[in-house]
Amino acid sequence: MHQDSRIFVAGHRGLVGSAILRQLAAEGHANLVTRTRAELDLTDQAAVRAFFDREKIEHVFLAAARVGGILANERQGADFIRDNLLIQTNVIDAAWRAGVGKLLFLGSSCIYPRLAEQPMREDALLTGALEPSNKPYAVAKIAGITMCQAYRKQHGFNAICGQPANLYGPGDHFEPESSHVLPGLIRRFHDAKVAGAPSVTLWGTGTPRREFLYVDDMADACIHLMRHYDEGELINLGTGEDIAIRDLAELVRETVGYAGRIEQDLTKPDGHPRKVVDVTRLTAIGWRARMPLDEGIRRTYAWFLGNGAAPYAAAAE
Ligand code: GFB
Repeated sequence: MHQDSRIFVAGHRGLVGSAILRQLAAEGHANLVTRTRAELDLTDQAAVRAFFDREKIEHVFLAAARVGGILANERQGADFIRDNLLIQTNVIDAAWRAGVGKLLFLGSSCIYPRLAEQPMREDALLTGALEPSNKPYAVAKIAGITMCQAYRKQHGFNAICGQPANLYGPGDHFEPESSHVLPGLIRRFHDAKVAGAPSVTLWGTGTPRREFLYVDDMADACIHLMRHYDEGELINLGTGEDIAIRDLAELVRETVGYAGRIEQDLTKPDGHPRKVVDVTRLTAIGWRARMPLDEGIRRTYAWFLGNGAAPYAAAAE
């Protein structure tokens, strides 16, 4: 990837895509291509093919996906499997047809079996049953990985696959119901503080453990892979460290400055008992995460206050 390479960031308005775009621009890449959903519907095969035929793209960061937290995954499985299969199939195939030099596909740590040995190595893929709450999403992502590997084998297409841990940071979605745990808790602790509410509800038992990767670290890792990784084998993207959800809730509570109680809602799902990725392969190619979790949460809350808090509060009135 050169300074003047023609680079398409698919999903540039999302959490990951916007961070990749920021960093590429900061590093002096000027030939960046983006399309909003209104300009290019990635679920439309003909439109995606026409786009790639026209634009002479050299590198693709495929960060466009339908994503959401555990409840959104559980309730809207049809949307998650359909949209992700369509987007990734259209983009990977059209990119290969148009002669794109390299494509990075992003999976997720939820592709690994529910009871995979921890930390989860890349070769745990397809060795056991998936976690039911996000199976449609995981199956779509596994199809994308398999597609990249098959296109590499049959066509020599340089498609690589990164498997990120749970991501968070500025630019996330902070809805209380459909978002991931970290933005969901920021929203609920903040709203409870503003309203003077006596307690905040934590979903599930609080015992599941998760690994959180700050989005600017994620963007940096993706660009590192684009420059230095050309293998068909998947590669995990994470910190290698995890935290129990109830300890995470305490951290968020302290950051937000909320003094009330934390209660549990045991009707909500726990999901994977533990998800932390093995980063041996990532470390071996010279990359490691930098952002400590407490500092990352502080920055995310500061961004939320500046950008996300007001519109939701207004809508809720
Ligand atoms: O972030 P999260 O929705 O994703 O939930 P997953 C993580 C854990 O936090 C679960 C608990 O054990 C939840 O029960 N939790 C506690 C909460 N309070 C809350 C809350 O207010 N909101 C949310 N969302 N969770 C997703 C997958 O699984 O991970 C996706 O469904 C994707 O497919 C993503 O892979 C990275 O880690 O459980």
